[in-house]
Amino acid sequence: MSDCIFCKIVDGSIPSNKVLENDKFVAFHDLNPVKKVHVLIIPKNHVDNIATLNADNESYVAGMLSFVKDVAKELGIGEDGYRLIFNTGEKAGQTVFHMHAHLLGGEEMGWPEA
Ligand code: DGP
Repeated sequence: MSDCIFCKIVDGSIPSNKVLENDKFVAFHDLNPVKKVHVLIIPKNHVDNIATLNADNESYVAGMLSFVKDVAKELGIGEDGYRLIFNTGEKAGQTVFHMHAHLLGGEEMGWPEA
């Protein structure tokens, strides 16, 4: 999508601090980290969010969780514990409508968060 910030990160027209990339996914540091480690993981092909997954686009996100595992390992928090969040829809706080997982970690996190 031409006006999507994360599509522009995928095509390199907006710079990002990348952690890991393969043919289907990219992981890069969030611009406004809320934890010591805050990395975004996105499919390269555009999908708005989990709610818009369907038979035509679900292949874009197949393998995403395995990639998350590799990213956590790359960041050195693979054994440490981490949290994965998919804000889905405006009411849940989604601001960028290109599906992404927030990978949070590198510090102690309570649940539920205060
Ligand atoms: P969400 O609220 O779940 O849609 O999260 C969007 C996240 O994207 C938010 O934590 C800030 C981050 N973000 C927005 N624009 C950019 C950008 O241009 N570069 C990077 N690295 N992160 C961005």
